[in-house]
Amino acid sequence: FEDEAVEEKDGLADSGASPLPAPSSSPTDSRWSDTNTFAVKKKLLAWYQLSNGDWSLGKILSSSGGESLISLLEDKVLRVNSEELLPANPDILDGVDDLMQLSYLNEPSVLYNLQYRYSQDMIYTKAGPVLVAVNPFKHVLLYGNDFIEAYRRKSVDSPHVYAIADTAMREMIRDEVNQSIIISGESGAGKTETAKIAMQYLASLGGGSGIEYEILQTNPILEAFGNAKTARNDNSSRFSRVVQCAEGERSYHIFYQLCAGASLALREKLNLRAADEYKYLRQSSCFSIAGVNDAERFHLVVEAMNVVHISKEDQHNVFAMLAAVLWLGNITFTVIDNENHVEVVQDEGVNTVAKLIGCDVGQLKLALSTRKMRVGNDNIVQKLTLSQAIDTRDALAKSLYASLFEWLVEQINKSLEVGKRRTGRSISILDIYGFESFDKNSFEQFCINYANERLQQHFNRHLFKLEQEEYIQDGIDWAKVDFEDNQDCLNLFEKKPLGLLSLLDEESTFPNGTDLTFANKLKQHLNSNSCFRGERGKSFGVNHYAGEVVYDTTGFLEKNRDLLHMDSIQLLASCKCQLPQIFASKMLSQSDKPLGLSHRSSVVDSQKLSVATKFKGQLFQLMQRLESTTPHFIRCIKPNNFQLPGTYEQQLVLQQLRCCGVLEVVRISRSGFPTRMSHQKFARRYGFLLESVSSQDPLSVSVAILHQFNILPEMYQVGYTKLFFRTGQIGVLEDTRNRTLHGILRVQSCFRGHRA
Ligand code: AD9
Ligand code: MG
Repeated sequence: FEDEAVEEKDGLADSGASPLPAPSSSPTDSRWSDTNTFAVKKKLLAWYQLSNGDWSLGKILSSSGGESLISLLEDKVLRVNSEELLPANPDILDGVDDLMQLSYLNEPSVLYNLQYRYSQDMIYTKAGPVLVAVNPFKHVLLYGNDFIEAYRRKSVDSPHVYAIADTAMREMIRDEVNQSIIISGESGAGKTETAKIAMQYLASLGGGSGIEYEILQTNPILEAFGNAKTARNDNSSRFSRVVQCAEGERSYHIFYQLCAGASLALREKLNLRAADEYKYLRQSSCFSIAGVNDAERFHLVVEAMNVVHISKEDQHNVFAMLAAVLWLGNITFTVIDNENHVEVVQDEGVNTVAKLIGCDVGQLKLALSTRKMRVGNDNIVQKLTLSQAIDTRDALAKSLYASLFEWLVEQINKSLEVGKRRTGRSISILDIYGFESFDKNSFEQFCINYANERLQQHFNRHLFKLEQEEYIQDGIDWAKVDFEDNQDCLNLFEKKPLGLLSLLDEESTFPNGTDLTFANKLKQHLNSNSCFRGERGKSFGVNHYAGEVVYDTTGFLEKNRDLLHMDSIQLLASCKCQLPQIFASKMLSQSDKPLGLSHRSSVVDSQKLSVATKFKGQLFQLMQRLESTTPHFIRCIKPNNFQLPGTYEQQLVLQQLRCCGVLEVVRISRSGFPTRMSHQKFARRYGFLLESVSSQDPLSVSVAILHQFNILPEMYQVGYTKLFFRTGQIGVLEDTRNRTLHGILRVQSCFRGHRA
């Protein structure tokens, strides 16, 4: 029936089928395994899953007794269990630019649609309110002034980051509400590039006052100090990799840029060497990135710093801190007794660090090899062992770098804001690591996934609100719309005193706490929680919105304790240079009451917040900021792990669609009354099925049809302008319509046959 496909194109979004159950190798979730109501019929297109997990499109040749004969590509014909088939969309829906337009929204259909578009360099697709961006790993002809102009004039409407940025701008002006563009996705998926593309669009809207250029110039600075080469991305936005770095990866770009690009005068002042003379940089045996000239980049960064008004003096201070971090890594220790206690080796390393941060060499040596403690009422000095001394040195290097980064961001913000705020309204762009689930998941994944759980809730609630608005506008009873929330999972993390974070902090303060006692405590207190699963040994599982993740608690306590000791902070406070002083006072103002007074009062001087607690605090600040904005969501997808163009791996994409909540959008949109049709259209499409016609009014005709076919009242809602249906309901009507049309056509063809 030709007309079917055409009608579907303009909005009949019924789906007989629901998303399929997840394959066992990936996060399984019963929410995807709704019953398959797809009636297998001859001639229909359907998806069949091959043994490698990929989906193949085929045409059903015949079907009986629970089995179907399906002809796949290359004329391969298979006899399969009908239940294994999923309905495919008609050709006419190939490559639609909003997934919601698909009649069937099952996983293979979504995958296919994205792939179809990707193969034609259409890397952007909408999934309802969300923009999906598939990384092209090559230059695509979608950017630049002509495109910006076209989106600004609204002469194109295909999905694009520009369109999202444009909407954000318009809504900011129209509603006088701050906006946010929330970009997520896994490492290498294209978040940072997407953020830059959005900034490029917004900057182009400015009146040319120069501030736009300054804002864009913050990118090279932030990338130099915040990005590094990793196994997954040559330009990965990272955190904390100053002191250790995996083979083949690099530390932050700026270190290599400084070593390669500094002038002779600067090299002398900072006692700077080549990158391979620094231990922190040498350990991964990777110094360069293919196609990147670090010396050139250094000059671009300096240029950008000039543009955003960072003074020459401040620039010099920044470079001195970088050199201090590098030289810290070269400081070594000698063991002085049989208890493994150490002294700092008096050499170029320690002398240079003292000079660069402006402290006394003796004080520096003490801070790195001893610890002042309070026992009862006495102050004592304890010598550090070799491993404690190394940890102390590395913790100082890390915190110097982290403080430097934070300070730099502050300077940039200050410099850009001075006298330049016109309306006080803003558009925030959030470039945030996505949900992660590896074979082995540690404290980092634990924090990242917790943050994503919060963002997902933000996302769900926003979507719910959008839906609710549409229902209210059409006067239907939205109390019947049942949205699933992930509050239970968030409670598992945040509940006090028996939540994951509280229990972690508690165990981190116990002198005898270990990763194993932590894991056991979780199992003891949380086993009855439906989002928690105790695993064997030191592991536990959490049921996240994107699937279950098993965490290995090895290293959790260590990573949660902030290693930077008071002695180091005091050392920085004593420095003659300006930056270390600023860093120290900031650290002191951030330190807080002891984590667990009763257990440590005998040992502790001043305690600092645990990493998890600080993370939670920052996350809450972020969420608070986002709550007051109108959000716009972009989900970036990495189509392959090789940074290669033109390569689309179905399983990899599918797993990300699940993790970044795109399939969740689909699910949420379907949990209310996802199929909508105007009364006019409904009356036109099904009116001819009515046994008796008493009115021409579309609304009356619609209601009469619903009654005649005994559609259960809880399955639909009648709005002012539209009918709203639960998933799959309209299929009943569609079947009847098809059968009736079939009958009519047969009669017609018989009739034609006679005439012939
Ligand atoms: V990480 O979590 O910071 O490791 P991101 O930020 O998601 O990661 P990034 O934006 O850095 O990834 O993109 C990785 C690479 O993909 C870039 O260096 C580009 O080479 C490539 N990319 C991403 N988006 C585009 C695009 N729209 N056009 C062309 C792109 N190339
Ligand atoms: Mg990034």
